[in-house]
Amino acid sequence: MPETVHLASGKVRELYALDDERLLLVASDRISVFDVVLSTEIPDKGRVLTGLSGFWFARTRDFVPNHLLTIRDDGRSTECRRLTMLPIECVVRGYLSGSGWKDYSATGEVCGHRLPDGLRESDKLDEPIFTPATKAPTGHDENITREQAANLVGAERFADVERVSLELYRQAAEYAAMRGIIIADTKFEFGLDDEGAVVLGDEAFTPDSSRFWPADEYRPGGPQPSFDKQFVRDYCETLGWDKTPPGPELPNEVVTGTRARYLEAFEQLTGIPFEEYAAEPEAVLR
Ligand code: PZK
Repeated sequence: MPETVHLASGKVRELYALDDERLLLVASDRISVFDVVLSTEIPDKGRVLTGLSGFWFARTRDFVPNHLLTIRDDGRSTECRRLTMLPIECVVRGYLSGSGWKDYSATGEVCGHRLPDGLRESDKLDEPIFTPATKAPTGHDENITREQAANLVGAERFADVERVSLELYRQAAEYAAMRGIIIADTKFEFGLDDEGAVVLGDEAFTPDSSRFWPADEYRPGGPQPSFDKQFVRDYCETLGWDKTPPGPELPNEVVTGTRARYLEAFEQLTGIPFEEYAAEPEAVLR
């Protein structure tokens, strides 16, 4: 029985080495709000995110290869191909929100994309834009221009991940829109396999790597409610918490309401009852 070596901790996920070629990526039930991980867990959150990611990996694998090998029976652990990760975050924005809105408000540009005047927070962009960021080891990634990103990964590789990212976003956003969910933006991480081919890694189109908005509540001109975390944010706002660690514990009704939102996102997007996934996680791959 080989040792499973712990390699890294994300805010809510853990990464282990299985052998020279394979990693184990484990999604916990932890939740972060305003960038702080709370002490209260959301039961099944890790399984929901793992299932959603697997669903998208399966549906996009003919377009771009990905690192997923298998989803384990626990539904929260995935065995992945070990890659050499590229040093940029590949972000696609279809709507103006978060740091995209902040940068546009200050400069009229996002990552070197000059946008039309007069856009409001959460407005839909005429075309999705690729807005790369650097990987900051702790917390806040910094938006960079396409030129800076090309210098980090090479012009040819940059063109490749930009094209693939935009197409992945188009496919998923179109699919989600038909199911009542706006994917406002999303983040990918790519790596290279031992042949130098670009492979999609990390997680894909989960509520932790994307902004999901309920389409029926979309009102541009201000911030939008988050599909998954809005109960938690609203509860935190009632406390007058200063958003520095430690965060508050969550009451039961906030936990159950939030869990229901995650399950709803999973079922709405995959069309698979969560109980079916729990019984057989690889159901999302078919
Ligand atoms: C890798 N991370 C970030 C994610 C963490 C850390 N397939 C891969 N091959 C090699 N490295 C990585 C991956 C992936 N995915 C990803 N760091 C390295 C990360 C989740 C939890 F602790």
